[in-house]
Amino acid sequence: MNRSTKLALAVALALGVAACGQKEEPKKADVKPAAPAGVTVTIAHAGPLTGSIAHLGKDDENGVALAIAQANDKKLVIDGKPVTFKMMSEDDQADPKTGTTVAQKLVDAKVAAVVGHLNSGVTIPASEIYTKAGIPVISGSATNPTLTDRGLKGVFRTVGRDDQQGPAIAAYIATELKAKKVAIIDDKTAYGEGLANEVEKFLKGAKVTIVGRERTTDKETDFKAILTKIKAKNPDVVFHGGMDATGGPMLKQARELGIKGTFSFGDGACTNEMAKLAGAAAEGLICSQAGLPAEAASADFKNAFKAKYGDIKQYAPYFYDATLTVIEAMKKANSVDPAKFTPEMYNVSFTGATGKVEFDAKGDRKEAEITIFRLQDGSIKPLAVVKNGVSSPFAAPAAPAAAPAASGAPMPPAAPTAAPAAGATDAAKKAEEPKKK
Ligand code: ABU
Repeated sequence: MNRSTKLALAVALALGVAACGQKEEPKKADVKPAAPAGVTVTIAHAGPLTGSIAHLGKDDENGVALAIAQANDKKLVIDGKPVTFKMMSEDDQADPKTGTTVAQKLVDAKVAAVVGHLNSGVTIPASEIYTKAGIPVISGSATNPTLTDRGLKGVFRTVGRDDQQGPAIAAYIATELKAKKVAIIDDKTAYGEGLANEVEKFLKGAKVTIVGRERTTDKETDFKAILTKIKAKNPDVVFHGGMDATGGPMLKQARELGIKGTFSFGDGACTNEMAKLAGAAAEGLICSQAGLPAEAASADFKNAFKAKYGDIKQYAPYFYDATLTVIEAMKKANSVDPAKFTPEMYNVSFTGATGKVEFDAKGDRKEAEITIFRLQDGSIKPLAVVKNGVSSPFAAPAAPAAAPAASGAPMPPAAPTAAPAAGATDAAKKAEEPKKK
């Protein structure tokens, strides 16, 4: 290689290296600012996922899961960061002791909030653990007044209380069924005993004779001994404070023994499961739920829930709204820190699946409704809705929307409107939409 060839090669190499260097340099237009790091927020569900009332626990869990899935679809940004919600669901087996173990597990896992539990007798002790840890808890089914009467901050429920439910079902027994003699049974749980006490108190005040007060447990399967005692008193009505898992077999055995009186139950046994458990014996039972019936839930909720999980068993809409309450409070506080968003749970105001959701200073649902049902042709049918002690016939909701809405988002805070009619959460939503000029 002569000198001029060497020189040409060196120049070519130098140019090549320079060109390569230029290619590797990123163009200014390609440099994007780093996306803000997202946060994952865990919302817990806790309830009975195994055992005799697992059908209700799964229903509640599905309500929570749906609310979380819809919130994730919206890609919420809180405090400048994209938020992904995750559900952690634990089985408390409807047992108070297991419930406290579960509560400690959820505290240790640093969940942001707990939506649960199902049973009052589990939620009451578990809520002490949550509140000590500064984590809010909101149940969509626990109705015993003690839950929110202890002055604990950060304890909520989206359903009514048993000092609303008890008088409502007892008034129906006294005035509509015109019972003169009533026998009362309870399952010794916080819920069953508490509700039976409320019913007994109201009936005594209405001069109805209580011909017997019997006790069983939430694990019992054979009720013949107490039912035989009750049969001898020939009551017009038998009220049982307990869940459907005991109420169904109890009713079946009562008819087998020849007890003729009407059977009546609170929300724990106000489910279509009663027809499965008691068969034909369930026909004609009268019962109450501490909220509006499933058919009165918003069409958006019903369509989305049915598409994913099938029929609503009972309180899924109330657990859905409980979850929305947590998320709404986070949005209001612009924080996913329980210390910051828990106070905002008292200030939320939105239209959820079950109507307007607001809470009083105790954490109880404002304007809670109680619905009275009769089981007919294999399923419970709403008869009347009691609100602020006033009973109105249940008004069936308007025809469902043609197609599921894209989101189950709560409506923006409403201008004051008249209270929605029973069974009209969609109508309530419409009433709250700003009027077009
Ligand atoms: N309210 C019905 C059953 C749940 C509870 O123990 O309160």
